[in-house]
Amino acid sequence: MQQSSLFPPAEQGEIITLHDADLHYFPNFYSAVEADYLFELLRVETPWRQDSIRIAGVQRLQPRLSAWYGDTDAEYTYSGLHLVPLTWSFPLIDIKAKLEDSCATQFNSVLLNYYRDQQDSMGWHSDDEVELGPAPIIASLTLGASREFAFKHKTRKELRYKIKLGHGSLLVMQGNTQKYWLHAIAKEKEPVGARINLTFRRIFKERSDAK
Ligand SMILES: O=C(O)CCC(=O)C(=O)O
Repeated sequence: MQQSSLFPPAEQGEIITLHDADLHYFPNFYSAVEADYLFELLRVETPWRQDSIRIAGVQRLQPRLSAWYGDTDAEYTYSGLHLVPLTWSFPLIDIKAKLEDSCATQFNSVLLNYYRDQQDSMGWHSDDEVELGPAPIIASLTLGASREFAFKHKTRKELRYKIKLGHGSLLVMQGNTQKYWLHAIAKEKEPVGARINLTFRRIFKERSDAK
């Protein structure tokens, strides 16, 4: 089963033109006031944890805090870390409904990442685990400080792109984006405030459904 997104034309946001990718950016998905409220609510109420993952055979603490929510069977494994979902909270149910309306698709899970300051980061990766299906739709909501989100093509080394994701913004990555591109949030040299990012996803329960 393929996840299909059919943005209504008036709602496709700013289209980011990038070879082998399908990206839509909505700078003001939430107003500043709404985004302030959601940031503080999620910062205080989320049971943040610092998990360790395996990178090149070495077990390391992730340089950020995170939490995984979803439907009961939306389990997810990446870099040797197996995530069992927490039960949806009310703010997350509300955000999910707004996103599903805009993206014309359905999500059953969300990964929250909390970057406490400029030292927190996310290494190069793509969201291409088999349980996400061949063409995942990843809806990525940013609350708090702006951080640079970098892309690099998996095979064409000259293809790179960066976008500063602002407070209340939504970036939707779909189609072949995960197949051909890696993404990352690098550490920054200058002081940066806290940022929460939410990536809504659909986990296919039967791996065969995802083909
Ligand atoms: O914080 C971000 O914008 C990136 C999050 C991300 O790459 C992920 O959850 O896979």
